[in-house]
Amino acid sequence: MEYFENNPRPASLDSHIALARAFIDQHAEQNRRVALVTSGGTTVPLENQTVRFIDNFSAGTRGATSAEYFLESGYAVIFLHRQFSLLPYARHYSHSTNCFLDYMAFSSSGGVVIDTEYQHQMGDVLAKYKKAKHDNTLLLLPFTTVNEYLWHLRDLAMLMQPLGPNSLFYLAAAVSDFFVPADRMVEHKIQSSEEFHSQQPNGNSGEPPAAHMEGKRLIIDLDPVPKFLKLLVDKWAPHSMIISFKLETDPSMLAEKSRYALKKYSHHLVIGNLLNTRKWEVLFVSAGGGEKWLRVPANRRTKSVSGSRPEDAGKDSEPAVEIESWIVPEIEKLHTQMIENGDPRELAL
Ligand code: PAZ
Repeated sequence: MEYFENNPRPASLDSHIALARAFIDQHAEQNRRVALVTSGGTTVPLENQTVRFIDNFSAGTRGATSAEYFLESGYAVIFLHRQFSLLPYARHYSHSTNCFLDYMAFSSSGGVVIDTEYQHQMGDVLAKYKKAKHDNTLLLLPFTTVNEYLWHLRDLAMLMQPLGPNSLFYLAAAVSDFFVPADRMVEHKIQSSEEFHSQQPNGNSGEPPAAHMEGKRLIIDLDPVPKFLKLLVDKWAPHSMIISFKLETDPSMLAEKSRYALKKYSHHLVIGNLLNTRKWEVLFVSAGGGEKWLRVPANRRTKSVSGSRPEDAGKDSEPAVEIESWIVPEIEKLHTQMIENGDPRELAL
């Protein structure tokens, strides 16, 4: 694919692939299913020596939470995530409203301990975390830019090919649809001051750099990111189960756009979600033509903590039921059907 000829191979890729190879070999030997879970947002740098970049909202909640439920369902998980976004298990204590220090207290002897109020809850999380470490079932691989994401996805998918239908792709990352190609990227920080505009050379292509100043205005002219999902389905992972997410903000478009994505890419499942309600409702659109909503009932959409309001559900507040605890078992069921009955791309919901 032309993209990979024209955009640089990330420096971290070789070491990540070596880790992934050992991980995949171990789990292939143990005949364990392997899920590649992508999570968090990708950045689009405007300069090679990056000061400015375009980003998106994703915190990695969907990916990190789902990864925990895949692990609980017996999968080994390659967690391809945006650096510094939420991680499985650690996510419970890393959010700004959930600072880990709030869970700690001084003991009578002056040492630091977990506050008795949280011992039980933290013990549960710790036990699962320790098990994943002991069994070596969770591999954390970070990316930052959309270019790093695409290279990793391609190379990991090809590495997972020998797993055949025992492999699964759960594409929850919020991947930019637009980017600055390497040959239209300026090297140095874009100068906002008109006196210094001429000091920035053009990109290598002869075209103006994708991000440049015109007078006092910053002009950003982005290329479309190539349709990597088609390549993943047809070439990089033809025997895997592939699940993508579709994010919309307009409720009237969600079902249609999800169906459109499934038809266009011919994979197994699209999970549609809306920005404001994504923590408590999702739409499954499957290859068999089946569609169904998973919805957390209204009375379980917020935890009963002081200060959390029902109208905030799906925004900053945390639901009492994690919808991923319903999504992942549904997927596991579909995956089992696919492994046992072959891959007709007509999985009944
Ligand atoms: O990371 P998060 O939990 O805040 O958000 C999850 C999500 C909305 C990014 C994910 O569910 C999703 O829809 N990902 C795909 C986005 C898209 O490219 O359409």
